[in-house]
Amino acid sequence: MRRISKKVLSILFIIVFLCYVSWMFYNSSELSGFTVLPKIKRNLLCVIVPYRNRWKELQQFAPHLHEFLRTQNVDHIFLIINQTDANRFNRASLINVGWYEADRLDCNYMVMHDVDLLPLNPALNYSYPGEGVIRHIAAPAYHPKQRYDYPKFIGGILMLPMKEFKRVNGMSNKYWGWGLEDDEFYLRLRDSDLLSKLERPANLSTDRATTFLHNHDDHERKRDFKYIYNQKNMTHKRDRISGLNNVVYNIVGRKVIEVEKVPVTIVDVELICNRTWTPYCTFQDWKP
Ligand SMILES: [Mn+2]
Repeated sequence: MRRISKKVLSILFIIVFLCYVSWMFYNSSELSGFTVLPKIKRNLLCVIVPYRNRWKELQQFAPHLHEFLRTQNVDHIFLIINQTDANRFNRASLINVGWYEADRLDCNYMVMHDVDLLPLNPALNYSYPGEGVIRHIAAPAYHPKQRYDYPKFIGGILMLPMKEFKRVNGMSNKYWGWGLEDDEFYLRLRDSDLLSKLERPANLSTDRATTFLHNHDDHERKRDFKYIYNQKNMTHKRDRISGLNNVVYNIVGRKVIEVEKVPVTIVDVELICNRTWTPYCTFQDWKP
């Protein structure tokens, strides 16, 4: 009787021990091989591209940036946010929509990226910037266009954790047509005390002409500079009303296409304009 229970006890002990060991392996094997380490969550970057009718640029952008990120070991998803309605282009609202799409895909950081601005210098860092860090990649001193060389410029390519974008309520929805939405976003960052951690590339071996490729034909791609109705007044004011929490839109479709074998998600978006608030979102009915 005594001998049996001893045997049973040692078998039980072995079973418990084996269970414990396999449980440890199970918990650690996913990402770190067979060492007993805590789980590490991988960083995932969503590249959010506000877009309309730039197929030629996209065909160069996606393969180039894909290779650039692959070299830096950056896991990423391309989200092309394609504005399909008849309103004027609204870059900021498209980026707000992009945030929701990125959130669905579990990205923990994002970069809002002009489709016509390609990084050339491998020292431009696309890895996770860290909590609370805003990384302006298209730094004023290196942007191909001299006109962007002012200290508050944060346009072109701007990276931040998803959390931080939400914290400032994203971008303003009142910017229809070209420009100034990025300057308004700068004020949001300032008001949330995020500018102390604004990071920019510095001391690069390249200059304004060789850090990025600006794939923008000024004749073929005319910018929509026109100010109508109360637009001028509206666009020069900090917006404390609109943002990520009240962008109005419909997703018309989502599809994954391949651009030279690089998977790219195209999200077709219809932005809904409140014409009482921003009558200048369309030229329809406008008489000078
Ligand atoms: Mn451009």
